[in-house]
Amino acid sequence: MKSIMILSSFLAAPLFAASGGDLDASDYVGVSFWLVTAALLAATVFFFIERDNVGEKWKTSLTIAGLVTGIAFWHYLYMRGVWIDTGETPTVFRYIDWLLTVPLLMIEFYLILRAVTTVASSLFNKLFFGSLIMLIFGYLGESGNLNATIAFAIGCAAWIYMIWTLWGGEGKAAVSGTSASVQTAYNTMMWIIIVGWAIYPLGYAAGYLMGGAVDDASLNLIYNLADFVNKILFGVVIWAAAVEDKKASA
Ligand SMILES: *C/C=C(C)/C=C/C=C(C)/C=C/C1=C(C)CCCC1(C)C
Repeated sequence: MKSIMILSSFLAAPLFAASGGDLDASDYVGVSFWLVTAALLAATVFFFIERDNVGEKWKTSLTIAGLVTGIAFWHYLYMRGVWIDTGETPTVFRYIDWLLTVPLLMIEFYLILRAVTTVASSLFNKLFFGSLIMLIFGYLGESGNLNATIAFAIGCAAWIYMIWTLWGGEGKAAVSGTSASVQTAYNTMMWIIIVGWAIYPLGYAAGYLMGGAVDDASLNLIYNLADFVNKILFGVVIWAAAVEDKKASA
């Protein structure tokens, strides 16, 4: 009940911002913005309501999952409007969204571990720092402020550094010895960071490095699909582990 009240006040505000001209049904990029917006809203509602159905130690993780999709929902409302009204790519808003949501996704690793074991905050610091470098250089490349290839190389190095931290470094050390549901959640989340996240640099490479093999419209479609997978699925994995954990301890 409490979460439903918090949720309704949180959702009431952005609904008024849902402008954006006429959506042409043949504009497949516009339609993808539309669909992802709806899915993000639904996911936000789901994570906040499900918060009441999981054990104490998972609640904060579900809150963060709901914040990620909620923040993205807000940006998608606006990005959809920019695309439909102007036909332009909302790069700045996309990166503002990523700057807020990617560190929140990273904090999830720290939270699920901290709930069950001792884990140094340096794990989060490394992931946070890696995300910033990856996104700042990605933006510099996409906005034309830095050579697209150099920006890409630095962004990829930061991404690989994060994967390494999760796979072999501090993360792996902390997760071994935790419960089966935590380990499954951790490993699935790590695979999302590897496979799901790979869609972004592949899209960037196709858009900027291969003589523009992919145009602006297709790149928006690719990024929209990637956000759908990486923001919603990521939260669902955490939710599923929390439900499993409750069953196991019941
Ligand atoms: C919710 C948004 C998410 C999970 C965004 C993730 C973005 C990336 C993994 C971006 C990666 C990039 C590189 C690895 C190289 C440089 C270009 C980027 C920024 C597209």
